[in-house]
Parts: sequence; C-alpha cells; structure tokens
Amino acid sequence: MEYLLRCIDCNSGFESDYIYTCPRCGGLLEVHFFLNPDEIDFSFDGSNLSVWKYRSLLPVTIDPVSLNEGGTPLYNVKHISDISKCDVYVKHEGMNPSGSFKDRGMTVGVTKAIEIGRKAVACASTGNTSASMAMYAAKAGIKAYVLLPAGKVALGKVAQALMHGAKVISIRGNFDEALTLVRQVCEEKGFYLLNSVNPFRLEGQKTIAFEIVDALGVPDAVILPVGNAGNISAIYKGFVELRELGLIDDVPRMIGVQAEGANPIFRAFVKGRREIEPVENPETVATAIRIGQPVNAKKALRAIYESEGMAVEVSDDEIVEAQKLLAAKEGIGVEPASAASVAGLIKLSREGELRGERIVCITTGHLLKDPEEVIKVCGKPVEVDADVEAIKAVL
Ligand code: AN7
Repeated sequence: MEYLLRCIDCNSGFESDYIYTCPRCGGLLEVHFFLNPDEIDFSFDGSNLSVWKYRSLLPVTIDPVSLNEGGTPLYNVKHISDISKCDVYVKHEGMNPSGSFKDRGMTVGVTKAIEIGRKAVACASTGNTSASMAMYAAKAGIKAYVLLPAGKVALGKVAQALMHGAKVISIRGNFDEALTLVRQVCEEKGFYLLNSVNPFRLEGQKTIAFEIVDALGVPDAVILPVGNAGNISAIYKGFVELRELGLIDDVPRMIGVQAEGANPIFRAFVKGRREIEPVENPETVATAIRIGQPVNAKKALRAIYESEGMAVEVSDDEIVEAQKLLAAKEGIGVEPASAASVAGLIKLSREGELRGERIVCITTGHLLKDPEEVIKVCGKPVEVDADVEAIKAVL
C-alpha cells in the first residue's frame, strides 16, 4: 500500500523513510496510507493471528525480520468481569517472543532499518524496548546500543538486552534524559533510532487493534497502560484505518492508565488539554511506565479525545493488587505496568464510569520481567529442613 510520512502538527507530507520528526516544524510524524480496500489480502476470520498476517497494511517491502510475534492470547476473565461488572477480556502481550508488546513494533522497525541499509540500531528504554530491540537486532545481524536509567530497570529486561548482545549503557539519570541523549547520539553516529518517536515502530504495534477485531470484533473500550504513549496512539491508529477501509463501523474508546507518580497524560486530560506539562521526577513501582515526558503525548491525547476515551491514574498499591488478582485468580502473570490496565478498569467501574461494557485490557509485559518486584510484594518462599514433618508443619 502506498504511504507517506505526515506531520501531525503542520500536516506536511514527506516521501522519505529517512526522517523521524517533521523537517519543517519538528512535529511527530505518522505513516499515512493511501488506503485501497482492493489491496487488503487478509480477512478477519479469527485464524493465524500474527503481526505479518496484516502485511498489506504495513509499510515495508523486504522480507521481515521476524521471530513469530503477535498472535497473543485473548482471555475472557470471569473473576475480573464479576468484580468490574463488565465483560472483560485480557490480551496478554507478555506472550510475545521477548515477553512484551514491543516485539510487534521491533519486527517492523528493525525490518525498516535493514530496508534502508542501517547497520546499527539504538534506543533509550525503561527496559522492554531494549530487550526487544536487542533480540531483533541479533536476529538481523546488526549492532544494538541501549541507554537505560541506572538502577531503575527490571532485572529480566537487563538480562535480555545483555544476553542478546546489545551494548548496554546505564546512565545516571531517568528515562526522559536517556531519550534526549540517545536522540543526539543517533544523530551524531548514524544509528537507527527505535524509540516510539519512530513512526514505523508504531505501525507494528497497531496490529494489536487488528488482532482484537480478528478474534472478537470491536469492543466498547480498550484499556492499557501509558508510558511514552506510543502504544495507545498506535492501537487507535489501527482501529481508525479499519474504519476508513470500511472493515469496522466504530472505534472503541481508548482508555489510558498511568501511575500516580508518573501521570502527565492524566493531568492534561483532567484539564482538557492537548499538550502535557512534564512530570520532573516520575516515580512508580511500575518502572516500565516511569516516564515524565512522554514523547507521543500529543498523539495519545488525540486518540483519547477523538475516541471519547479517558485517562485515569492508579496508585502503586492498586497496581500491585491488580497484578496479584490477574496472577492468582486468572492465571495470567504480568509485570506491574501491565497490571495498571486492570487496576484502571477496576477503579473506573467502582466510580461508575464503566458498567456492562465489553472491554479489552492490554497486559503489555510478562511477570518474569520483574522478579525482584515479585519477591518484594510476595515475600520469599519459606525454607525448611529436607524433612516431611518440617514440610507438613508449614502447609
Ligand atoms: C510493560 O521499554 O517505554 O505508552 O522503554 O514496557 O507505548 O510507552 C516501555 C513501555 C507499558 C508503556 N507496559 O507503553 C520502554 C518503554 C510496559 C512497557 C508501557 C511500556 P508506551
């Protein structure tokens, strides 16, 4: 399908794959397709879900760098449905190859890097982006450079980035500072930037919308955690494209959930604004979304307003409670940031904002990403002598 990169601020269009932001005004770019229903070669028959099933709506021409991403499970969750008095589904993006939704973006982003001849990719990350990028760079045989906020990245994610062969650099600063720095390094060294400011990465992530429609149809609302705000923007774009193609009639309400200590999108939403004021020192147990200055804030707020959605904030306690609920009552193991979606759902249903709707909560990353948090909130296993009586005594 033909496309160009279009600036969301000044509306200029560019027939170039070599830019990240608008050369005229510095605004965010998005891939604008000249949608032609005749070129769609998939049908929503519920079979063989995967990112590349929807290739005719993805902006690459070469064979993809793929590790079989997408096709993640969609669970109807009875216990959470009862609590929230809604018909709730969980789409578990932690079941992607590296354990997070980032793989959908990276398979497309790294394929684009190869397509335009780049030999090295780079990102700043709260963890999952780096794990995923390192994995796909390894598969593609190119170099990966990662900037992390020192001491604030979950252990499983650092382990992945290291083992998949990335050059991992921890900076004494937060994610927002790391992102500013990596953008500068990419410019100076010619590395391909794979943060979600890269419009091609978001194209891969829009396939979450396609898979939801493929498996279930259009729900009333989609609820997901928001950090750098790429995913909510991408999923909304996916639904809008389907509507423009005449494949669906309506888009769901997009509901973004942030942690109270890292809530710039929520604050802007409460004031009815389209731009954020940065949160200077973001802090939350959900380190994945410990972000004070989301780069895609404008796109995300547009998605929320246009879909008649909402932004909501949840406390760290509510996040951990939802994480335990998912794990112990539904058998779904997620990291804290992911549980924010369910925490947001429960909060909104308690406040009477949601009642009876069909809802899809996105759980963005796997439980095993952050084992240290688990030990903190669940405690260590009890240790006893290797003796039946000793075991029976603690049962
Ligand atoms: C589990 O890895 O920003 O709102 O650098 O890992 O699209 O940023 C991670 C984000 C939600 C937020 N859930 O998504 C990174 C990074 C999990 C995440 C988000 C992230 P966006």
